[in-house]
Amino acid sequence: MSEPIKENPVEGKGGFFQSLKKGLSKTRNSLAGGIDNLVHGKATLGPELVDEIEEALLVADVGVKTTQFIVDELNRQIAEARIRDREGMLNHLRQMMAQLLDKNQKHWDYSAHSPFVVLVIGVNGSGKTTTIGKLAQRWHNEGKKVLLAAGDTFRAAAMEQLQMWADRIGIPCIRQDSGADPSAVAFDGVQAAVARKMDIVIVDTAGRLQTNLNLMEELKKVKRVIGKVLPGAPHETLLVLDATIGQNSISQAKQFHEAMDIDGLVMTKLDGTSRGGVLLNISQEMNLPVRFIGIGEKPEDLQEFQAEDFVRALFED
Ligand SMILES: Nc1nc2c(ncn2[C@@H]2O[C@H](COP(=O)(O)OP(=O)(O)O)[C@@H](O)[C@H]2O)c(=O)[nH]1
Ligand SMILES: [Mg+2]
Repeated sequence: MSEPIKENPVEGKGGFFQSLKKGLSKTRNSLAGGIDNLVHGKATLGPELVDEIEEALLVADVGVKTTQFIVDELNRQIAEARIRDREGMLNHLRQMMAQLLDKNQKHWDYSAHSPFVVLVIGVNGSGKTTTIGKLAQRWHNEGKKVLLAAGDTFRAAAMEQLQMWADRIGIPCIRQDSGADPSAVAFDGVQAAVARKMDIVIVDTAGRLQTNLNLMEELKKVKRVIGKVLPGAPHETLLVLDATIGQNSISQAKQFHEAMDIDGLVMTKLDGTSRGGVLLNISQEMNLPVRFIGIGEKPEDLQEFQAEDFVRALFED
């Protein structure tokens, strides 16, 4: 079992950055490894170098469209003599990646409402329940009163899993028998949170892909019902995406967004894939903020997403 998150007074932000680098090592290898000559000072400026960058971006799953966008921009900068050497090229590339990743980012003020209701959606196995546990741990450590609602009533094990997180942290978890209507659980959860003056409610949901249409209808109902208990809620509909599925996460995100009007994204399992570049494509295609990234299974392995740190972690030795 994992330990609660503790700020390491010695390592501070450095510790956080080291784990980010470690968590992104597979993507680092595919991306920075593919442009080793650019990163490590042996390259000369020319079409071959641009080709090398293009290939590395594609291998890291940045996606054809976004890769093309970056490459076109680099070529333009070269033509206009704003990129003159290897260093200029590397700096421009890093800057552009950071800008792309940052353009939809905005501050998430989860103190804006009380209780603040977070509805977590995504396909089975994407990491919803784990992410909820990690978020609950984080907010509990911040002194917030957090309540969980076990809305994945489809599988008893899924409710057990959420209950375990709640028990470990020492916070309440609202649940019903398996097979219960998920929107009834969400209703109970939000109602309980209002009555108990909780700061944050996080509602878990099911994500059976094979019955996609039903799933979306079920999720819409959950959302509607939450709004009936507490007008204006949910305050954040959070989509959890599994980075290991690479480009498929884009079509998944579009589908969920169309049905559910998402507010923010969490990208999990970045530690398990060399395809972390998909985040660039997600920002480019979705215009949604990435709230958190998952780089492992422990509570502290859920990090707030910071575009600049992310890019630095991909390139820095
Ligand atoms: N390596 C890694 N595993 C993760 C991460 N997030 C979730 N998982 C694992 O992914 C699996 C599915 O997670 P779960 O939360 O049950 O997914 P759900 O079906 O969407 O609720 C579990 O084994 C988690 O431990 C992550 O960031 N890194
Ligand atoms: Mg789950």
